[in-house]
Amino acid sequence: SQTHRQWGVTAPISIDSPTNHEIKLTEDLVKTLHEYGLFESEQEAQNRITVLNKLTVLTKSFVYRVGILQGLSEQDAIKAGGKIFTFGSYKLGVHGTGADIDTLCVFPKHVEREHFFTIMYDMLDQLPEVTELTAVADAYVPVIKMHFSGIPIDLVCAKLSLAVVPDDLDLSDNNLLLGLDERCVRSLNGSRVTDEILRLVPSVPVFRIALRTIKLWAKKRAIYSNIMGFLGGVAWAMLVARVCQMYPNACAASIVSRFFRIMYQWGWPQPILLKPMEEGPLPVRQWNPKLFPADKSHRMPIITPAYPSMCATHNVTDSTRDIMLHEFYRTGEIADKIIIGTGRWQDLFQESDFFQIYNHYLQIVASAYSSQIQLQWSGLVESRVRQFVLKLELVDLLQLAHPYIKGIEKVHYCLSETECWDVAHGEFKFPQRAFVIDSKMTEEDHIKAMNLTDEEIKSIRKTYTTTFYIGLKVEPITDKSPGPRKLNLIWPTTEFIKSARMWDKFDQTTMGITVKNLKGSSLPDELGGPGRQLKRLQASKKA
Ligand code: 3AT
Ligand code: MN
Ligand code: MN
Repeated sequence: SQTHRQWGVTAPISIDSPTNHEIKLTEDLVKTLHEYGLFESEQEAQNRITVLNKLTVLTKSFVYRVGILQGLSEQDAIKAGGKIFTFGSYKLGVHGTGADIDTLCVFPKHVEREHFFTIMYDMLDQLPEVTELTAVADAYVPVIKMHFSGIPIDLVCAKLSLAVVPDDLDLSDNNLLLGLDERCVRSLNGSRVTDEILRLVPSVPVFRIALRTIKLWAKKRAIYSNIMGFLGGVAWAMLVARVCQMYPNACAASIVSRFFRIMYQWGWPQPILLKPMEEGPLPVRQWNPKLFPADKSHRMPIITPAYPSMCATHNVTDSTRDIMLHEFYRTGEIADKIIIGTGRWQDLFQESDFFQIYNHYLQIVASAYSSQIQLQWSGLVESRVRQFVLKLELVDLLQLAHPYIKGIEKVHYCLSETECWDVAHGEFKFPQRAFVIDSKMTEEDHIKAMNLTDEEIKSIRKTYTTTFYIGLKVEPITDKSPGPRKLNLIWPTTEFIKSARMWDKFDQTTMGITVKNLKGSSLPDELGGPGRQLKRLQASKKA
């Protein structure tokens, strides 16, 4: 069945239906995605549904309890309802094995947010299925995090101005937002944006396969991270949705193959919109580069489709935009080959060679003496890396500052004060007693692997580090700027360290931060794995 209506803000580029060749390519693509283990088992899917049903029951019983506490009659307390909605990758239908379920808990006006973080929290705490329960009530979007029957859940909440939250409540009405707390508006919008995206694509199944492909590609190419200045899940979803609108009858293989060139040639900073922006009832500012200078500075604006519309990509810097444009260009060529049959879908998913391509890197080490402190501290440092990149972009002769999308987390088993001090200052002198943190090895495994004496085991003091990398590309030598060249990174580096240490919870007796300039050849071996080691071996043979 063909679709002829206009999807999005322009007429479609082509309304052609797929050819047999394109259908075959799509089948190959789906097969390839399966080989990468992207789809969960039937059992896991069932488990998710069971968990969501339990959360629905729990939400209603939470609303009821608070109603009784507030003096409602038994009948009114029951009638008050309560409902959950999902958003994020689960709602979009593109979640992988082990992904979280982003869930929004909506309650009526007699229930307060504080009740959610006390009463609902306690109710969850009572359940044997719930583990790793934590509440972050003071976040930008307050959230309860947990594992429910082993499935990670992010639970956000919104209090509506309604006396009753019925089972058939629809969140698309903008007037629902009137009179709400800002945090509730933000929580509701996670769900409203996801719903709109799904409503604005011509074919949800086609969109899903294409988005799964683009997400896997972006992760492999190390450009999937909102916090580091690339794009996050919602922004990638909106880009794919926009291409789907341009080719309303195309199959996933054609959407994917056109995606890269369209995004490369897009007239950035012209925004990507999935529908015209709407006026609405709230006294809040929507994205508008004509009115707001901050909005005008967005380099790759991608605008959310639910009122109040916002830019999902305000974190993009000149460097990260250039890196993404380069990836679009590069992959466009690969996609062409796949379409004409001289390439395979696997070629799309080649790992990034970030740790091989630069001659110089900045290495940022955040450290702490306890894992709980490190969790917060490394998060704070991570959130400042982008500001560092912005300052590096101002340095003379520096063409590109390329942040790696994730920090490498390690635990170091130190045997003396001096060792702790060294580690905290970025000197990892005993690599045999440092382990990358993952779920594969337990503390016992670590201790066994180190072959320590009982005496040494007693003296262990653990230090936790998270290491971030920024690749530096210096302007090539030309007639205009002949060598030798010395980058002056002192100002941005000092400012970065200062800004991290200004954090109100910073404590210099338990936390550390260092920045070092490393040559590509002296990066730790574990980065880039065998490829890097092989390269180095070849280099040393030549020498
Ligand atoms: P995964 O499959 O979970 O990796 P996802 O797209 O579901 O992909 P998240 O669960 O991280 O990604 O995020 C889902 C949504 O939650 C996206 C956004 O609307 C909201 N969100 C995530 N992180 C934040 C944050 N730090 N602040 C505000 N909203 C956030
Ligand atoms: Mn998620
Ligand atoms: Mn989440």
